[in-house]
Amino acid sequence: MLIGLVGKPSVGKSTFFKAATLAEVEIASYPFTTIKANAGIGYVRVECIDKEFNMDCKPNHGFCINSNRFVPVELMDVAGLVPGASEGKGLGNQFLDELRQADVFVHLVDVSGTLDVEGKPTENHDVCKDIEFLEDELNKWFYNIFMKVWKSFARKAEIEDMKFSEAVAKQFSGLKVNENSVKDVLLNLNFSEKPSNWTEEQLKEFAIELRKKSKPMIIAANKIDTENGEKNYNKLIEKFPDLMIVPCSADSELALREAAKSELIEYIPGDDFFKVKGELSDKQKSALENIKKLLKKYGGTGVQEVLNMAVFNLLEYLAVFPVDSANKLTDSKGNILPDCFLLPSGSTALDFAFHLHTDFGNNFIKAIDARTKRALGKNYELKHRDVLEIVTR
Ligand SMILES: Nc1nc2c(ncn2[C@@H]2O[C@H](COP(=O)(O)OP(=O)(O)OP(=O)(O)O)[C@@H](O)[C@H]2O)c(=O)[nH]1
Ligand SMILES: [Mg+2]
Repeated sequence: MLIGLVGKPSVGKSTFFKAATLAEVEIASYPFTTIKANAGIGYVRVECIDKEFNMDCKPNHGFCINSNRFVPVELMDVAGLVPGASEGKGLGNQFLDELRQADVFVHLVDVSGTLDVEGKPTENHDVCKDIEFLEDELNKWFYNIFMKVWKSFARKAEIEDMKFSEAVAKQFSGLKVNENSVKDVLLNLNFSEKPSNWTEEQLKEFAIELRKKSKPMIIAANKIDTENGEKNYNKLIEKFPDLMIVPCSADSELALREAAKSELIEYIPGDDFFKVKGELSDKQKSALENIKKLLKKYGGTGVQEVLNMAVFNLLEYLAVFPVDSANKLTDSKGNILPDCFLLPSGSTALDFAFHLHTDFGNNFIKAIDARTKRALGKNYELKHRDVLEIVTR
């Protein structure tokens, strides 16, 4: 699972990235602070099963605090994008190419309204413009990739009589384009011409629709803590009722995580409260006081919520716990609930077995639900927070 952070310069991409990964990256108020992509590990938060079974889990990956399981996901922070990036403006869109493999984009929008589209200081910037231009640049990015090879690719697919949706998915698998998305898009567009004869406009339409499906996007309305943050956030939700938009303060999340790391406070990422446990300076006290108000008002800083919504609501993934023993909830070494995996919704028990190991898939007999101890067949559709033992030959 790769989550790409995108947005114009200075919106807080690296701050969000640092808050989520605690990696050391550069953060500054001038545009194009980031010039090389940062990759790191963040987490989605899942209610752990261990509480339900009165046990303490021992994760192989990620961690668990008070039965809040943090499951690793990959995050990538790239350089800011400006209008015209697809024609090389700013730092161009070379960085998008590092995000070809992204499953989902988090678009950070600065709701302070104090940055123009290029990330330079201004007043009362229309924040809706940021969503429009970024979508436009992403569409052009996709289109340019398609345009370069389209004619020869489409002709070849036609001559070889390949199944078209499969051929497209294969050719553009580097962009995480999948066959079902291509089928959906083709069905919706219903072009009558052969793909090799599509006009530029038709190819553009196709690329745009496929971009939307292959790189779904959630909006992090960042800097909600600023003076006009709330006003501009409301403007966004009014103008874009169909988008997933989460109020966010990456800066506050970073402050909380760093304070927790220094053991000044106890804070579980995603919570709407924290507990002071260390000696605080007056400055720290007042900063934390402000963050406390923000947590209360918005139910959290938004950083954890953005990641969770991206994975579980937008992509509709499920978290599933594999065990070697449905009775003991352990792996073969006796570790309790060692793993938690993310799979697309609609995945079956057999998909899960293959996800664990090809041998498990090939030798699948049944799955056992650790809660009910019932046997499940290969076509059983996984549910979020299932705990399953796979029984093989
Ligand atoms: N008030 C406020 N400021 C923030 C927040 N998040 C980031 N900032 C500030 O915004 C400025 C830009 O932050 P960066 O994280 O460097 O932004 P970026 O999007 O990575 O910028 P580029 O790498 O230049 O594209 C810094 O001064 C941050 O401290 C926030 O939630 N609230
Ligand atoms: Mg940056």
